[in-house]
Amino acid sequence: MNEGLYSMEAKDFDKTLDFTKIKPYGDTMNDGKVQLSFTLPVPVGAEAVEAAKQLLKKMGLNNPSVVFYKELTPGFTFFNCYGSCSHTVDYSTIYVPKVESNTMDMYTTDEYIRENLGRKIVIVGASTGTDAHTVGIDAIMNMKGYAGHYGLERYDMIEAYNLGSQVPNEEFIAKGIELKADALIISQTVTQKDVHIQNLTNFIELMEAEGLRDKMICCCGGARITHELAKELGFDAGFGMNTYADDVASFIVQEMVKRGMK
Ligand code: B12
Repeated sequence: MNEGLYSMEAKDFDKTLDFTKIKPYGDTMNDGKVQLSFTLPVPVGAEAVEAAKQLLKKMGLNNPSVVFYKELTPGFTFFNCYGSCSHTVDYSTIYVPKVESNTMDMYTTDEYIRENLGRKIVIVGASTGTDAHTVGIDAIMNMKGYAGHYGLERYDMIEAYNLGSQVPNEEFIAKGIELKADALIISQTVTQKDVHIQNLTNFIELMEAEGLRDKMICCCGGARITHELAKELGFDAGFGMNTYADDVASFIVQEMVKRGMK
């Protein structure tokens, strides 16, 4: 087991913690306590509460308790519940592929670009396909940024173009060509019916058909995007929740240097 991963963690004060069998922590180690909420398509009442409890047991939650329920609309009941999870996972064997770059702040990235690339770089971004969500791509690109991290528009050495949402992939790529983009970045929020997979796959296919795939760095991001998925779909990197402009900017510039893109 990689002990370094767990320095000054719960194991330092609780000797019953076993990283090969971890379960949720509520009040005491290994109590397995979880909170969850869901809606059942049944009328509000005692039978609804019993149905929720039976479901919790089938999910592997012992001592299920419904602590709040409310009719949403006739025929639908919403629940807040607690239970003790009976399952465990082996944390010591977990491996998650991650973007391999050092995240630098805006000033360091600008300096890195000046020193290593010697020119402004162009990044074009959008929420493409049918996806109407703009908050994610805005968080990455807008001047003011997000959660204390300036967006790409604020960088001295980056020309950032935010095309907004519901941009067809064809139009997005055409704009990338027109602006001589070094990198194209896509935000995807809706994942219902795997619409993001179809859209991201379509984007990569179009890039390949245009012979552009190796000429521009392609990244995608969104709450349900992982680096592993992005790589599988043919992207250079994927960024999930809690990622900021710093992460994608750092990756793009380091990747450009690695590939000798000047
Ligand atoms: C705001 C919102 C809306 C607004 C959007 C307004 C706008 N201008 O964007 C409106 C009301 C329009 C809307 C509409 C819809 N929405 Co909506 N919406 C949300 C909500 C409440 C917040 C999303 C958000 O803004 N998050 C904040 C941003 C900052 O977070 P983020 O996108 O994850 O971005 C961060 C990272 O993921 C990352 N990131 C994101 N993109 C990128 C890109 C790159 C390149 C990089 C590096 C990083 C990166 O960086 C960001 C900062 O850390 C969520 C629920 C929730 N609480 O999350 C539902 C939610 C996303 N919506 C949902 C749905 C289903 C819809 C609709 C389809 C509903 C409908 N049936 O009409 C429509 C969309 C229609 C369409 N064609 O797309 C579902 C998606 C479910 C799914 N798994 O697909 C959610 C999860 C709600 C739910 N629980 O059901 N929505």
